[in-house]
Amino acid sequence: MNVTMDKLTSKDLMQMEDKHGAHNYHPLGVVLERGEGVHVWDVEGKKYYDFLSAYSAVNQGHCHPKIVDAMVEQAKTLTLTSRAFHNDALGPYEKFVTEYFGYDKVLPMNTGAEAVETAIKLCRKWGYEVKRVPENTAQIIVCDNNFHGRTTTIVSFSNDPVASKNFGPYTPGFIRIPYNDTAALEDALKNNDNVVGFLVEPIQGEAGVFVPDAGYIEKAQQLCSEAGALFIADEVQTGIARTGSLLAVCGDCSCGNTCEKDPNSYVRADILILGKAISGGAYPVSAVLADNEIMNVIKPGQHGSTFGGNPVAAKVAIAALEVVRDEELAANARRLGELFRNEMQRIIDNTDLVVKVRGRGLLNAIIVNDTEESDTAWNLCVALMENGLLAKPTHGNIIRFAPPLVMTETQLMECVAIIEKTINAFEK
Ligand code: IF1
Repeated sequence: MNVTMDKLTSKDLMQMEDKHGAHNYHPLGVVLERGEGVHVWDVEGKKYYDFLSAYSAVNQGHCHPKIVDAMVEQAKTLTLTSRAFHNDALGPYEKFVTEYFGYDKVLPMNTGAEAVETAIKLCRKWGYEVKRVPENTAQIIVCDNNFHGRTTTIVSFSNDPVASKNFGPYTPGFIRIPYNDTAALEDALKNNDNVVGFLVEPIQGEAGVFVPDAGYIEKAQQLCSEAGALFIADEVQTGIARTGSLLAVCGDCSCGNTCEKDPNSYVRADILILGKAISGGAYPVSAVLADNEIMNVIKPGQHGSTFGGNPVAAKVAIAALEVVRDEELAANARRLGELFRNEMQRIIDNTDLVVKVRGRGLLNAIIVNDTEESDTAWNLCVALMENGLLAKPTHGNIIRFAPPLVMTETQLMECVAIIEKTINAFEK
């Protein structure tokens, strides 16, 4: 511990975490103390471009003044009442968020995993009470390489041993099929009246930004609807403009589910799960959206949370969603995403170190030319950090690039230059 200076160094702070905190993470060796827009600063004052955005929570940029103001104002007035009483921020938020995404009702929670749990409970209850599946037999289809959070039920249907091993016994009631495989989905739905839903990420984030084939999501929704199973979209990571449309299930359309288009021409999930950027990363806010036929199966006392729907969350989420709309972040993500992938492709054409870029909007990944077990991607991220850009490997040799969506083209090109310089200087 540094005792000669009153300010703790990065090293001191990392040692403190190592000693007193559980070792459930392996962070890059940087300690951040401040953020503004697309930038963050470490405790020594070094400035970085943030290319993770807290796993796509900070889409609106760090410390967006409109979001911070909404939070501070509400924090000075009323923070928490519990749902035992009403509060004057919840109703307006519920009206706002359901109109914004085009659903009858919202169920407010705090974290992404809680919202996924909520969706699972809602889907099962709908299965028993509306679809009339025999009690305790409901099944939900999920995909290989899914990531939906960390609860015991959610890790029960993960096939990642790191996330699930030795956390059993596992919750039953899930069928896992390959992602991006409509034939497998059709098969799993066929002759199985106990299937109540299909839970899917429109783009798989943790799996390495795996974008399914065009038409996969549309076809999956159609198969679910034909089979009388709910189509449940986990847009915790892909939602709120990240992929160049308000929701990833909207594909090329940037208006979310509220547009005037023929409802058969775009995908609308029966249950929509949102988290992360619904608050701009300022506060834990998540939401489950559905229409009355589904949401009304939940009655008083059957589900809830002390913090869900609290007034600070409500005000923060309204501000964060207004920023997305006012600053046209979906369009910006789409435009800069195309530019970014083109630039990465140009770099890839001139190096052996990186073999592929993929993604949609500003959710992208590059694939490093080495084995899954190699530490090349990690070392490349360390070199990027030294050059002023923060990104993190996912699954060995893949690096996710997800900057805040408030980035300008000039800033993006500066980042491309950092990445190019780092790759060119890198020795495997
Ligand atoms: C961690 C990844 C991102 C999610 C989807 C639900 C949740 C998440 C599609 C749960 C959370 C995070 C959590 C974070 C790492 C992470 C992640 F690397 F695993 F894939 F974002 F890129 N559905 N994703 O992606 O939300 O309960 O965390 O609020 O450290 O576990 P949460």
